[in-house]
Amino acid sequence: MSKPTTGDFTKTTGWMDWYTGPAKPTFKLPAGAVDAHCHVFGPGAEFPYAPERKYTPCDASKAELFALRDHLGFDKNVIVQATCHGADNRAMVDALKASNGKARGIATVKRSVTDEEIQALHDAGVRGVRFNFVKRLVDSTPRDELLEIATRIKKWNWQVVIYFEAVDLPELWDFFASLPTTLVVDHMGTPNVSKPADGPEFELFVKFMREHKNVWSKVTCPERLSVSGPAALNGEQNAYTDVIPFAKRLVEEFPDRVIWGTDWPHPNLKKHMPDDGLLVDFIPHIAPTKELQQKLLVDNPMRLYWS
Ligand code: 0GY
Repeated sequence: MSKPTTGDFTKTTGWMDWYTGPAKPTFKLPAGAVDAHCHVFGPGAEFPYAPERKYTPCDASKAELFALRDHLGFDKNVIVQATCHGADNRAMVDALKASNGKARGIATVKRSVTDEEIQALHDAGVRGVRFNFVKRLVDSTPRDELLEIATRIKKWNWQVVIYFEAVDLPELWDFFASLPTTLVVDHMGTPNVSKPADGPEFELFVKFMREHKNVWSKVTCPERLSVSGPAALNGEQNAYTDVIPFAKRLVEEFPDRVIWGTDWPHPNLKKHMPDDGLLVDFIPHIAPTKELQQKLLVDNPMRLYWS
């Protein structure tokens, strides 16, 4: 890890620098574990950020991502296109090509994308597109354009990754239900974890997964969702305890439709930047048995991205 600081607000980004020198996790990942949600940013000098972006990230290169992968004990990555790169997938594709087959990607495309361009993305290791409904991150794209893209990418057996806020699920439900591919939800549909995990808001998300067998969830981002925060800040024995009942519930009810990732380099976190080693130590709290861990970290992501 080359970056010198920990937890500083940088001049250019407005969010915290990612954590350098992460701990070696105590939890030993199973062989072949996949970090199924992470990003590369730039470097901006080589892969410029999108003019329409809502935030400017700090550079987070493929070499730094692969070093983190090895340090934590992961075998593979799924690199998700973030909004700061818009529909310019070059940085992500460059990382896939340098990964020796150890990374797959999720792209952002526009309606104007050609079949040849989709095929080239597929050949590089892309296995899906991301539709982002988080209003602070993107201007909205017409639903008919998204449906058209989803219908076209089905030919390559790609998935659609959806990122939305829990309060918007009722309005988005029918649209999501109309999409013809596997759907993978970012960060458990971003529940408000100060509400109960068996309360109406999260219950709706569970119902969504129950009623739609093509829907998977990333049980990711305790650091983003937590109100109680990490152990170092709140003195509790385990970090992010308020997120555990939400993630554990999904892992136990849908053991074959959940995946996990670091979300490195954690864009837009303004108060607390997680130590990625401690994030890995969170996993056994949400997937308490070896069997659940094997599915979450190896079998499920391999089925989704490498089969
Ligand atoms: C995340 C988080 C965020 C940003 C993006 O595409 C993006 O820009 O994903 C966020 O700010 O919530 O890693 O999903």
